[in-house]
Amino acid sequence: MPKKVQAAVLYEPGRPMAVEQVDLDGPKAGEVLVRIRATGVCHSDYHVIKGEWSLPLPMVLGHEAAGIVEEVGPGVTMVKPGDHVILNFRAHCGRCYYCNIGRPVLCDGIPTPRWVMFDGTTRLSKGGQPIYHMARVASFAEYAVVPETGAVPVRKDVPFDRAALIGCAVMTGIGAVVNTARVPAGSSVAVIGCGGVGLNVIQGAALVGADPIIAVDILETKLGHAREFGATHTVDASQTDPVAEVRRLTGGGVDYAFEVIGRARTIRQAYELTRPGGMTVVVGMAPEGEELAINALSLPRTEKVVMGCWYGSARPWVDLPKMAELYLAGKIKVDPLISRHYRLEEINAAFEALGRGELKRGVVMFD
Ligand code: CND
Ligand code: ZN
Repeated sequence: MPKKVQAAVLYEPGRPMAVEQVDLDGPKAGEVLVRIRATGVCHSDYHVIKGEWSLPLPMVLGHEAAGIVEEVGPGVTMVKPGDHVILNFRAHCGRCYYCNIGRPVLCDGIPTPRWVMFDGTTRLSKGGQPIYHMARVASFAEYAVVPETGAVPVRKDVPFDRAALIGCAVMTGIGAVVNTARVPAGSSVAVIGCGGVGLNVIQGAALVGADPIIAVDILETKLGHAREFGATHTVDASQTDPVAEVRRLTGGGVDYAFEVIGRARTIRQAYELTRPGGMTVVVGMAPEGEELAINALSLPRTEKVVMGCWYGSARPWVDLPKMAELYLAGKIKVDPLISRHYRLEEINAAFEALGRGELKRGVVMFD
């Protein structure tokens, strides 16, 4: 018998999610049932809500989450009931080329799309109709069934709301600096977009000893948060041209520029405020089909590197527990990321608040 669970279901882009009871089948071989305790409100889910990416619907969104393992399917050996886990939104196969070279985020060993289990079917349904799983996490629900590699055990003394944010915003932001770009101490850094992920790029830059760290946003409140997370300078892009201003502050551009919004226009700004020989890292996820135009001759003449960053180039089974340890050791800030807690019934309001720029992060909590 499937379990009846409360979930937020997106039926149509641009429409509120319906918070309702759906069916969740138990874990099959290699899968794990997780009781979700906390899940973050990240802009990646918002892209789906806004219809910027064409994904199959209906879908339960949510990819930044933590919970407790309740049951494991046949053959599961990496986790056990009672484990506290951070959900990994890039569950990997462990056998493909990318898994073997230590880049599990790029795993291509699973032939099925990321909205269904590895075997190609969904565990979520309603009235016999399948409901898809966002990034094989689908945490806007009381329970989730995820692949074994998608549930990473962490110390039980990390509060669930903090653990949830480690699952995307913290890992992606800090990982962008430490794993993707490998920013050396003393480098100059600019971060365009100071939301939940951007603030973690800023704290990652502070962690490795970058200086200056220039934060760019269009909201004054966000620039205040950026200072709290380690920015040394702020640029209000609603008032000033960020390219000219960052070049002025640094005498020609930064060593590393991070775009954390997901728009071609701001990616281009990030490229233009990168100094010759520097690196532009694209963390933000643009609407599907959006193309980036940069001056072709500028590439050989400046030797700039343009680099993508997915999930902070994480090795989730190493890096998520490490982030949890760093948090518990007081070396990274997670508490001040949380602006507000919500209940699942308030999920649509939470995304509206994110859209208005009112949140560092909102976190949905379950009883
Ligand atoms: P959030 O909405 O919290 O932050 C976006 C920030 O950008 C806000 O502070 C805005 O004020 C600011 N902003 C908007 N327009 C401009 C502009 N023109 N100039 C300067 N600042 C601006 O979003 P988030 O932090 O949750 O996510 C940011 C992006 O990162 C988004 O595209 C999301 O999908 C992506 C992301 C990527 C990954 C990954 O693995 N690469 C993981 N999670 C999220
Ligand atoms: Zn995210």
